[in-house]
Amino acid sequence: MLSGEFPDKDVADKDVTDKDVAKETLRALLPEANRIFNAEPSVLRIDEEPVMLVGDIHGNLEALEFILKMREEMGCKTLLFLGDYVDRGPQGVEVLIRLFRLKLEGPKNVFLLRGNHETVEMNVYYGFFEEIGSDPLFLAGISRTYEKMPVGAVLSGHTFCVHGGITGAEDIEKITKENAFPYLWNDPSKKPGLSASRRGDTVKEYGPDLVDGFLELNGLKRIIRAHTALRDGYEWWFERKLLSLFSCPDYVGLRNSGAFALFGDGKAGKVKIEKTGVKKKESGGREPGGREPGKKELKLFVFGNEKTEMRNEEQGYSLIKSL
Ligand SMILES: [Mn+2]
Repeated sequence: MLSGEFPDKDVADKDVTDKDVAKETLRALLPEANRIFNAEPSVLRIDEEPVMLVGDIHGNLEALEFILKMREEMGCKTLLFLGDYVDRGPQGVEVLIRLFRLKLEGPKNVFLLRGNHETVEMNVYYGFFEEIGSDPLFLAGISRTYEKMPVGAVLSGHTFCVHGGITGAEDIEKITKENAFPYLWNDPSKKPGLSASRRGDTVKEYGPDLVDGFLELNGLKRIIRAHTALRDGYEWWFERKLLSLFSCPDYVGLRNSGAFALFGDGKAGKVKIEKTGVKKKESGGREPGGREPGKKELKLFVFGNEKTEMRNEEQGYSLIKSL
Protein backbone atom coordinates (compact mmCIF):
# COMPACT_ATOMS: atom_id res chain seq x y z
CA MET A 1 0.00 0.00 0.00
CA LEU A 2 1.30 3.40 -0.90
CA SER A 3 2.00 5.65 1.99
CA GLY A 4 -0.74 8.26 2.31
CA GLU A 5 -3.19 6.40 0.11
CA PHE A 6 -5.61 6.04 2.98
CA PRO A 7 -5.80 8.44 5.89
CA ASP A 8 -4.84 6.78 9.14
CA LYS A 9 -7.54 6.48 11.77
CA ASP A 10 -6.53 9.55 13.76
CA VAL A 11 -6.72 11.77 10.71
CA ALA A 12 -10.09 10.28 9.76
CA ASP A 13 -11.44 10.99 13.23
CA LYS A 14 -10.45 14.63 12.97
CA ASP A 15 -12.17 14.85 9.63
CA VAL A 16 -15.62 15.13 11.19
CA THR A 17 -17.82 17.51 9.22
CA ASP A 18 -20.54 19.85 10.48
CA LYS A 19 -23.03 17.54 8.83
CA ASP A 20 -21.71 14.59 10.87
CA VAL A 21 -22.19 16.61 14.04
CA ALA A 22 -25.68 17.62 12.92
CA LYS A 23 -26.52 13.99 12.19
CA GLU A 24 -25.55 12.97 15.71
CA THR A 25 -27.58 15.85 17.14
CA LEU A 26 -30.58 14.70 15.13
CA ARG A 27 -30.05 11.06 16.11
CA ALA A 28 -30.11 12.03 19.77
CA LEU A 29 -33.49 13.78 19.35
CA LEU A 30 -35.24 10.82 17.71
CA PRO A 31 -36.23 8.73 20.77
CA GLU A 32 -38.01 11.63 22.46
CA ALA A 33 -39.57 12.76 19.15
CA ASN A 34 -40.85 9.20 18.64
CA ARG A 35 -42.38 9.13 22.08
CA ILE A 36 -44.23 12.42 21.52
CA PHE A 37 -45.44 11.62 17.98
CA ASN A 38 -46.52 8.17 19.06
CA ALA A 39 -48.79 9.71 21.68
CA GLU A 40 -50.44 11.98 19.12
CA PRO A 41 -53.51 10.82 17.16
CA SER A 42 -53.48 10.52 13.36
CA VAL A 43 -55.67 13.65 13.17
CA LEU A 44 -54.90 16.34 15.74
CA ARG A 45 -57.51 18.68 17.19
CA ILE A 46 -56.14 22.15 17.80
CA ASP A 47 -58.42 24.71 19.39
CA GLU A 48 -55.90 27.38 20.32
CA GLU A 49 -55.93 30.53 18.20
CA PRO A 50 -54.12 32.03 16.44
CA VAL A 51 -52.17 29.29 14.67
CA MET A 52 -49.30 29.99 12.34
CA LEU A 53 -49.51 27.61 9.37
CA VAL A 54 -46.43 26.69 7.40
CA GLY A 55 -46.20 24.76 4.12
CA ASP A 56 -43.26 22.92 2.54
CA ILE A 57 -39.77 23.86 3.82
CA HIS A 58 -37.61 21.38 1.84
CA GLY A 59 -34.30 21.85 3.62
CA ASN A 60 -34.43 25.66 3.49
CA LEU A 61 -33.23 26.53 6.98
CA GLU A 62 -33.11 30.24 6.22
CA ALA A 63 -36.80 30.27 5.32
CA LEU A 64 -37.63 28.37 8.49
CA GLU A 65 -35.64 30.80 10.64
CA PHE A 66 -37.40 33.72 8.97
CA ILE A 67 -40.81 32.23 9.72
CA LEU A 68 -39.85 31.51 13.32
CA LYS A 69 -38.70 35.10 13.73
CA MET A 70 -42.06 36.27 12.40
CA ARG A 71 -43.72 33.99 14.91
CA GLU A 72 -41.87 35.80 17.70
CA GLU A 73 -42.76 39.22 16.33
CA MET A 74 -46.39 38.23 16.00
CA GLY A 75 -46.47 36.65 19.43
CA CYS A 76 -48.04 33.52 17.97
CA LYS A 77 -47.61 30.57 20.31
CA THR A 78 -49.15 27.82 18.22
CA LEU A 79 -47.43 26.54 15.09
CA LEU A 80 -48.60 23.92 12.63
CA PHE A 81 -46.27 22.65 9.91
CA LEU A 82 -47.83 20.84 6.96
CA GLY A 83 -44.91 18.54 6.13
CA ASP A 84 -42.06 18.23 3.59
CA TYR A 85 -39.18 19.30 5.78
CA VAL A 86 -36.36 17.64 3.85
CA ASP A 87 -35.19 16.86 0.26
CA ARG A 88 -34.42 19.33 -2.56
CA GLY A 89 -32.75 21.86 -0.25
CA PRO A 90 -29.33 21.47 1.43
CA GLN A 91 -30.20 21.68 5.12
CA GLY A 92 -32.78 19.00 5.80
CA VAL A 93 -30.87 17.70 8.82
CA GLU A 94 -30.68 21.18 10.37
CA VAL A 95 -34.38 21.80 9.58
CA LEU A 96 -35.38 18.55 11.32
CA ILE A 97 -33.19 19.40 14.34
CA ARG A 98 -34.82 22.83 14.63
CA LEU A 99 -38.33 21.41 14.25
CA PHE A 100 -37.87 18.46 16.58
CA ARG A 101 -36.35 20.73 19.24
CA LEU A 102 -39.32 23.08 18.96
CA LYS A 103 -41.63 20.09 19.28
CA LEU A 104 -39.79 18.75 22.32
CA GLU A 105 -39.77 22.15 24.00
CA GLY A 106 -43.46 22.80 23.36
CA PRO A 107 -45.31 19.62 22.39
CA LYS A 108 -48.69 21.33 22.90
CA ASN A 109 -47.72 24.44 20.91
CA VAL A 110 -45.84 23.05 17.95
CA PHE A 111 -47.33 20.46 15.61
CA LEU A 112 -45.61 18.69 12.75
CA LEU A 113 -47.66 16.84 10.14
CA ARG A 114 -46.12 14.26 7.86
CA GLY A 115 -45.49 15.14 4.21
CA ASN A 116 -44.80 12.83 1.28
CA HIS A 117 -41.09 13.64 1.71
CA GLU A 118 -41.18 12.21 5.20
CA THR A 119 -40.67 8.82 3.56
CA VAL A 120 -37.62 6.75 2.67
CA GLU A 121 -38.84 6.37 -0.92
CA MET A 122 -38.57 10.13 -1.53
CA ASN A 123 -35.44 10.72 0.55
CA VAL A 124 -33.49 8.20 -1.49
CA TYR A 125 -34.12 10.09 -4.74
CA TYR A 126 -34.49 13.74 -3.80
CA GLY A 127 -31.45 14.64 -1.76
CA PHE A 128 -31.87 13.85 1.91
CA PHE A 129 -30.23 10.41 1.70
CA GLU A 130 -27.21 11.97 0.02
CA GLU A 131 -27.20 14.77 2.59
CA ILE A 132 -26.84 12.20 5.39
CA GLY A 133 -23.90 10.57 3.62
CA SER A 134 -26.03 7.82 2.03
CA ASP A 135 -26.31 6.17 5.44
CA PRO A 136 -29.11 3.56 5.19
CA LEU A 137 -29.27 2.79 8.91
CA PHE A 138 -29.59 6.46 9.80
CA LEU A 139 -32.38 6.86 7.25
CA ALA A 140 -34.12 3.78 8.61
CA GLY A 141 -34.01 5.35 12.07
CA ILE A 142 -35.56 8.60 10.88
CA SER A 143 -38.14 6.64 8.92
CA ARG A 144 -39.42 5.13 12.18
CA THR A 145 -40.01 8.68 13.38
CA TYR A 146 -41.76 9.69 10.13
CA GLU A 147 -44.21 6.82 10.53
CA LYS A 148 -45.34 8.08 13.91
CA MET A 149 -46.09 11.64 12.77
CA PRO A 150 -49.71 12.81 12.59
CA VAL A 151 -51.37 12.99 9.16
CA GLY A 152 -53.87 15.80 9.65
CA ALA A 153 -55.21 18.42 12.03
CA VAL A 154 -58.57 20.08 12.58
CA LEU A 155 -58.32 23.71 13.67
CA SER A 156 -61.08 25.15 15.86
CA GLY A 157 -63.43 22.38 14.73
CA HIS A 158 -63.77 23.62 11.16
CA THR A 159 -60.51 23.76 9.19
CA PHE A 160 -58.85 20.53 8.09
CA CYS A 161 -55.07 20.70 7.52
CA VAL A 162 -53.08 18.05 5.67
CA HIS A 163 -50.03 17.87 3.39
CA GLY A 164 -51.65 16.68 0.16
CA GLY A 165 -55.38 16.40 0.50
CA ILE A 166 -58.23 13.96 0.48
CA THR A 167 -59.45 10.89 -1.38
CA GLY A 168 -63.15 11.68 -1.43
CA ALA A 169 -66.05 12.23 0.95
CA GLU A 170 -64.56 10.07 3.65
CA ASP A 171 -64.83 10.34 7.42
CA ILE A 172 -61.68 11.88 8.92
CA GLU A 173 -61.99 9.39 11.77
CA LYS A 174 -60.93 6.73 9.26
CA ILE A 175 -57.57 8.37 8.58
CA THR A 176 -54.77 6.42 10.24
CA LYS A 177 -51.00 6.79 10.31
CA GLU A 178 -50.80 3.50 8.41
CA ASN A 179 -53.08 4.54 5.53
CA ALA A 180 -51.56 8.04 5.23
CA PHE A 181 -50.40 7.73 1.61
CA PRO A 182 -53.22 9.52 -0.30
CA TYR A 183 -53.44 12.29 2.30
CA LEU A 184 -49.72 12.99 1.84
CA TRP A 185 -49.84 12.85 -1.94
CA ASN A 186 -53.12 13.89 -3.58
CA ASP A 187 -53.66 17.27 -5.25
CA PRO A 188 -56.79 19.34 -5.93
CA SER A 189 -58.14 19.52 -9.47
CA LYS A 190 -60.89 21.43 -11.25
CA LYS A 191 -61.99 18.12 -12.72
CA PRO A 192 -64.83 16.59 -10.68
CA GLY A 193 -64.36 13.29 -8.94
CA LEU A 194 -61.09 11.46 -8.45
CA SER A 195 -58.83 11.69 -11.51
CA ALA A 196 -55.37 10.57 -12.58
CA SER A 197 -52.30 12.53 -11.49
CA ARG A 198 -49.10 13.38 -13.32
CA ARG A 199 -47.31 12.44 -10.12
CA GLY A 200 -47.87 8.74 -10.84
CA ASP A 201 -50.41 5.92 -10.90
CA THR A 202 -50.88 5.70 -7.16
CA VAL A 203 -51.56 9.42 -6.76
CA LYS A 204 -54.96 11.00 -7.48
CA GLU A 205 -56.43 14.43 -7.95
CA TYR A 206 -59.64 15.38 -6.15
CA GLY A 207 -62.27 17.67 -7.59
CA PRO A 208 -64.50 20.38 -6.07
CA ASP A 209 -67.40 17.93 -5.64
CA LEU A 210 -65.23 15.71 -3.44
CA VAL A 211 -64.09 18.69 -1.40
CA ASP A 212 -67.74 19.70 -0.87
CA GLY A 213 -68.65 16.13 0.09
CA PHE A 214 -65.71 15.83 2.46
CA LEU A 215 -66.42 19.15 4.18
CA GLU A 216 -70.13 18.40 4.52
CA LEU A 217 -69.66 14.87 5.85
CA ASN A 218 -67.20 16.04 8.48
CA GLY A 219 -68.97 19.29 9.36
CA LEU A 220 -66.00 21.37 8.24
CA LYS A 221 -65.70 24.53 6.18
CA ARG A 222 -62.20 24.54 4.74
CA ILE A 223 -59.11 22.52 3.79
CA ILE A 224 -55.58 23.94 4.09
CA ARG A 225 -52.88 21.90 2.39
CA ALA A 226 -49.33 22.26 1.02
CA HIS A 227 -47.46 20.00 -1.43
CA THR A 228 -47.55 22.17 -4.57
CA ALA A 229 -44.86 24.75 -5.40
CA LEU A 230 -46.60 28.08 -6.06
CA ARG A 231 -45.33 31.31 -7.56
CA ASP A 232 -46.78 33.46 -4.76
CA GLY A 233 -46.49 30.83 -2.04
CA TYR A 234 -50.24 30.43 -1.76
CA GLU A 235 -53.28 29.76 -3.90
CA TRP A 236 -57.01 29.67 -3.21
CA TRP A 237 -59.17 26.99 -4.75
CA PHE A 238 -62.89 26.26 -4.93
CA GLU A 239 -64.28 29.63 -3.74
CA ARG A 240 -61.81 29.71 -0.86
CA LYS A 241 -62.84 26.33 0.44
CA LEU A 242 -59.28 25.14 -0.10
CA LEU A 243 -56.02 26.98 0.49
CA SER A 244 -52.69 25.72 -0.79
CA LEU A 245 -49.55 26.96 1.00
CA PHE A 246 -45.87 26.65 0.08
CA SER A 247 -43.22 28.14 2.39
CA CYS A 248 -39.98 27.45 0.53
CA PRO A 249 -38.94 30.50 -1.53
CA ASP A 250 -36.82 30.00 -4.64
CA TYR A 251 -37.64 26.30 -4.59
CA VAL A 252 -35.13 24.47 -6.83
CA GLY A 253 -34.27 27.84 -8.40
CA LEU A 254 -37.86 28.68 -9.42
CA ARG A 255 -37.66 32.17 -7.83
CA ASN A 256 -41.08 31.71 -6.29
CA SER A 257 -42.14 33.41 -3.08
CA GLY A 258 -42.90 31.55 0.10
CA ALA A 259 -46.00 32.13 2.20
CA PHE A 260 -47.36 31.30 5.59
CA ALA A 261 -50.78 31.89 7.08
CA LEU A 262 -52.06 33.15 10.38
CA PHE A 263 -55.25 31.37 11.34
CA GLY A 264 -57.47 32.70 14.10
CA ASP A 265 -58.52 36.09 15.34
CA GLY A 266 -55.14 37.57 14.46
CA LYS A 267 -55.43 40.01 17.35
CA ALA A 268 -52.37 38.49 18.97
CA GLY A 269 -50.36 39.69 16.01
CA LYS A 270 -48.03 42.53 16.88
CA VAL A 271 -46.56 42.77 13.44
CA LYS A 272 -44.17 45.66 13.11
CA ILE A 273 -44.28 46.37 9.42
CA GLU A 274 -43.28 49.63 7.83
CA LYS A 275 -45.66 50.76 5.16
CA THR A 276 -44.05 51.32 1.82
CA GLY A 277 -46.80 53.48 0.49
CA VAL A 278 -48.61 50.83 -1.46
CA LYS A 279 -52.18 51.23 -0.48
CA LYS A 280 -54.45 48.53 0.68
CA LYS A 281 -56.65 47.46 -2.18
CA GLU A 282 -60.07 49.03 -1.68
CA SER A 283 -62.73 46.44 -1.52
CA GLY A 284 -65.58 47.23 -3.86
CA GLY A 285 -68.18 45.61 -1.67
CA ARG A 286 -68.83 41.94 -1.93
CA GLU A 287 -66.58 39.80 -4.04
CA PRO A 288 -68.25 37.89 -6.86
CA GLY A 289 -69.81 34.82 -5.37
CA GLY A 290 -70.67 36.52 -2.09
CA ARG A 291 -68.78 36.85 1.13
CA GLU A 292 -65.46 35.08 1.14
CA PRO A 293 -65.69 32.56 3.91
CA GLY A 294 -63.27 32.99 6.73
CA LYS A 295 -61.43 35.95 5.28
CA LYS A 296 -61.22 37.63 8.67
CA GLU A 297 -59.86 34.55 10.36
CA LEU A 298 -57.06 33.85 7.93
CA LYS A 299 -54.24 36.19 6.99
CA LEU A 300 -51.60 35.33 4.43
CA PHE A 301 -48.01 36.51 4.49
CA VAL A 302 -45.81 36.26 1.42
CA PHE A 303 -42.03 36.47 1.55
CA GLY A 304 -39.19 35.76 -0.78
CA ASN A 305 -35.48 35.94 -1.17
CA GLU A 306 -35.52 37.82 -4.44
CA LYS A 307 -37.92 40.50 -3.30
CA THR A 308 -37.21 42.39 -0.11
CA GLU A 309 -40.83 42.78 0.75
CA MET A 310 -43.32 40.85 2.68
CA ARG A 311 -46.93 41.08 1.75
CA ASN A 312 -49.81 40.79 4.11
CA GLU A 313 -52.94 40.06 2.13
CA GLU A 314 -54.96 42.40 4.36
CA GLN A 315 -52.48 45.24 4.74
CA GLY A 316 -51.02 45.53 1.27
CA TYR A 317 -47.33 45.55 0.52
CA SER A 318 -44.93 46.21 3.33
CA LEU A 319 -41.22 46.42 3.67
CA ILE A 320 -39.44 43.82 5.67
CA LYS A 321 -35.93 42.47 5.84
CA SER A 322 -34.82 40.32 3.00
CA LEU A 323 -34.49 36.67 3.66
MN1 LIG B 1 -45.08 17.33 -0.95
